[in-house]
Amino acid sequence: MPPAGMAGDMAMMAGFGRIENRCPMPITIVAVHSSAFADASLHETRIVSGMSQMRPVPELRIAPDDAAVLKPGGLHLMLMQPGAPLKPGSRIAIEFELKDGGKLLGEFELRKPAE
Ligand SMILES: [Cu+2]
Repeated sequence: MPPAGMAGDMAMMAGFGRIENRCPMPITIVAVHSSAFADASLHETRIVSGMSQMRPVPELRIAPDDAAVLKPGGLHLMLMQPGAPLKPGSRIAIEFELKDGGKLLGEFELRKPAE
């Protein structure tokens, strides 16, 4: 997985990046884990009646040779309650749990929120 970024304050962070599926089979992400956070999940931001709302994404399917793009205003990782203070530049391992029981590992770099 290519380098990706995170942004947010200390209690809650959002993760952005690209998840590529280079397998000949579709993959479905059903859960997200990180030892650095008490809670991690996939979220989607949508505009509903002019208001930006986030909702959990229980399953994210990625077709063969396709990629899911996590970006501000769209899909993102929601990371809650870091177990220890995190500084910009910290590397954070994220584990994606797949429907077939497999796992994908990704590494994210902590960045300051874009101004
Ligand atoms: Cu969110």
